[in-house]
Amino acid sequence: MKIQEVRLTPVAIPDVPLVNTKGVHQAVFLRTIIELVTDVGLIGIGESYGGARALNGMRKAAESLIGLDPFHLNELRRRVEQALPNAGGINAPTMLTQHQVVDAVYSAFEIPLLDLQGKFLERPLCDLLGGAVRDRVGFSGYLFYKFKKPNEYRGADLFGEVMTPNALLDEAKALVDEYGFRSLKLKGGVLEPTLEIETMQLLRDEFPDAPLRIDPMGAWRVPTALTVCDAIGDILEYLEDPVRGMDAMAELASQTHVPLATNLVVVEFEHIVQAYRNGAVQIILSDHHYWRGATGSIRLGEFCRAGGMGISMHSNTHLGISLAAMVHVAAATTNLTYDCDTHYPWTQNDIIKGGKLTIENGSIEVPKGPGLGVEIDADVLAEFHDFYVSQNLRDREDTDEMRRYIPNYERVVPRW
Ligand code: GKR
Ligand code: MG
Repeated sequence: MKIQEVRLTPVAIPDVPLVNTKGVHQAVFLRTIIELVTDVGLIGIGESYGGARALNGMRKAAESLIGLDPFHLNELRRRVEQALPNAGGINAPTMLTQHQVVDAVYSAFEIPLLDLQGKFLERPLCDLLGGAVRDRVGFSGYLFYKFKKPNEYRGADLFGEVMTPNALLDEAKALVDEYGFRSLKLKGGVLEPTLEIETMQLLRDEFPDAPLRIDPMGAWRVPTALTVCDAIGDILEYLEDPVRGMDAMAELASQTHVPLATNLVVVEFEHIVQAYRNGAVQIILSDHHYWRGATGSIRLGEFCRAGGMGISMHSNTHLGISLAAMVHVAAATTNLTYDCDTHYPWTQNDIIKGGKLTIENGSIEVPKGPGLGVEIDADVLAEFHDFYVSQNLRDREDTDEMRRYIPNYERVVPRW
């Protein structure tokens, strides 16, 4: 079996104005759908970032995949590195961390190769990662403060404006009712810390048994984070990226018993040793879109085990192909003891056959395969690709978008 053709299809999908430390989500989010066509008639599929740097990286490396045997992942890595010398990062300057183009591109192509391996062997993708250790994967309800969508031209709104602790509690109740989430994560760093503390306390009162986490994405300075730890540390399963940068995380960690998690300061294997040495984090979030694919994410789990750290899973706005891959990876990550993050409830469309995957009782059943176990609906993919072409948007830029709502907005991280 050899790769004969690489198809890259960027899509734009309507989004809702979810607020974070850097700004707010744009009216659409961008993804790239990947199809690897083989000489035996099988097609491997994947989903990755849709921003220009990642897409250009995939385009540049695509040619080098021709003739590749889908079982040769090391050769994929070699070809991607050769095709993209000194490629740099994929993120806009206003993002809070950087992911390497080579890691993102390798990851984008690894999933369709694994999908092909699974289809060829007629086995689910998780079997190629050592096998599932759980039949269902738990997800936390991902709560966001949000603006009301200014108009519904690019898709409907959800929940209207949610910019107070009580409105956030209502959002949480609605998401728990619909999806049965058993744990909750708040995207913090948006309101004054006292209001976010109040929000977490309301969540604790309403959901006494739910593991709770808050992720202000570096919005707080160490003294502020310590105040938050004093106020609500005991009700948190972990605190995600409360302060900005490895040194600040280490300083905070030395003064609190609250476990610190990150998807900002440890995003490459090279960062793990430093984080371990200075005790900066206790939990690392995996993400197969940049942790060198599904196999890299499983390796990350082993590093965490060796270092006595926990592993959880990060999410960015995504569709069902990414979700299926997340479920396979999570199912095969033996030491993953936390519910994973997902933005999926905020996504009202999908390009997979049969519509959106089902979240029930806060979890998703591991797809039976072969491979990922999901397939592309070609008509819907074409529709959202046309939508991408019609949009004047080629990168995620939350800070610029925020100025549509708050004209004099300045991105300041840390803010408090
Ligand atoms: O969707 O606004 C967002 C999130 O802030 C996302 O971009 C983050 O990458 O969910 C992510 C996180 O855990 O930091
Ligand atoms: Mg985070």
